[in-house]
Amino acid sequence: MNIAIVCYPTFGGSGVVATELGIALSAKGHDIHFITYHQPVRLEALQHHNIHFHEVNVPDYPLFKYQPYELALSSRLVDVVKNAHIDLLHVHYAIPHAYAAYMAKKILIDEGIQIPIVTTLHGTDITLVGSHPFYRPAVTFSINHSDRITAVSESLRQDTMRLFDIKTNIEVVPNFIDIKKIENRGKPCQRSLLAKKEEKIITHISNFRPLKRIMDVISIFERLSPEIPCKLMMVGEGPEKIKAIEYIEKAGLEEKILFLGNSNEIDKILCYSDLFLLPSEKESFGLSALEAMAHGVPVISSNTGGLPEVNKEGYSGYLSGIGDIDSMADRARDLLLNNRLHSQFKKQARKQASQFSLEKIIGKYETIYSDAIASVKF
Ligand code: GMT
Repeated sequence: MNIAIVCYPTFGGSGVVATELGIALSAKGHDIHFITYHQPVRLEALQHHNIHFHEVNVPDYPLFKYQPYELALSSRLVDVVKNAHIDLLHVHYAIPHAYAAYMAKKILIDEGIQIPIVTTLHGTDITLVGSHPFYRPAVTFSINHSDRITAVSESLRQDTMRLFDIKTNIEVVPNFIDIKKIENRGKPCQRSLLAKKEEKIITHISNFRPLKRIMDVISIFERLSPEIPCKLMMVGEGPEKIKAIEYIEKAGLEEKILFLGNSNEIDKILCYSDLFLLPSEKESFGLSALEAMAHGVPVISSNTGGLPEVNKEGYSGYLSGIGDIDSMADRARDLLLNNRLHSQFKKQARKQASQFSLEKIIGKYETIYSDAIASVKF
């Protein structure tokens, strides 16, 4: 198939999933066309001959307070569908991608071309932004007018049904991880670069937005560090970082808490991590928790949204109520102080992650694509 993928090309989970999906589909022989405003971060120098990148440009015009990105995207979609003979548009994140795709579809019908749209809902496009009254009518419309809709967890499917007036079926296609790539990594973990042998390494990865509750991450660490030699790796960038750094400096924890910024080397960091913390307020899936588990890192998370579908209580890690720092710290301590329990959870985390292996999920998307293409042809 000749598939166009529209996504945010940034470090966010939706962009990562879209990029990994495109790479995996290209490896299966499909032609993949990424259409975004810059090259997706995980797409290393267009490593496959059947992956193409089409940039969306939005020229600045002084009359506009807000530049019309949706318009530029719709026009680019029309061009790419025609010139590259695209069979299907797969848009990740409803806003504004599903809306722009619908517009492109209508323009193309005028030119005698039928193009099916698959929309994948990722979380904040529904729970945080999309359901705001400013956006809800347009988001509802574009979801209802997609040919197929998928959500990354059952929890997100239910949220979408509750928050919008949805008239069509939403299929759950969970996020996935390329376990084989992790197993075949080859390079040894360079743990000694960051911590002493006896120190445990605790990791958090996110975009440091308020809903990630990074001050909870730091509070959990503060409860552990007097009793357990440990270091905290904070990976990512975002609005709460400054507040966190100010706090850490006041608390004298600069030596123990390292900020590593946005990283393309998540694999390297996770391979030497002993524990992963994700105490989010909202999380439709929690891709970073899955990535941690696939590296054999047990996860201490909140029990919100889709997290209980990913992190299994008492198996791959533990789940506590949002903001219940004491319980999260207690459970982290239990794991870090008991080597036998820790190795058991490491194995179980890997096993749980294998439920979301690339091989199990990719076929689901291929079936959805074939059905969507068939439905517009007949
Ligand atoms: O978590 C974020 O803030 C980024 C956001 C995104 O849109 O990239 O992540 C969402 O999509 C990910 C991939 O499907 C999910 O793993 C995250 O749980 C989801 N975030 C939220 O629901 C808050």
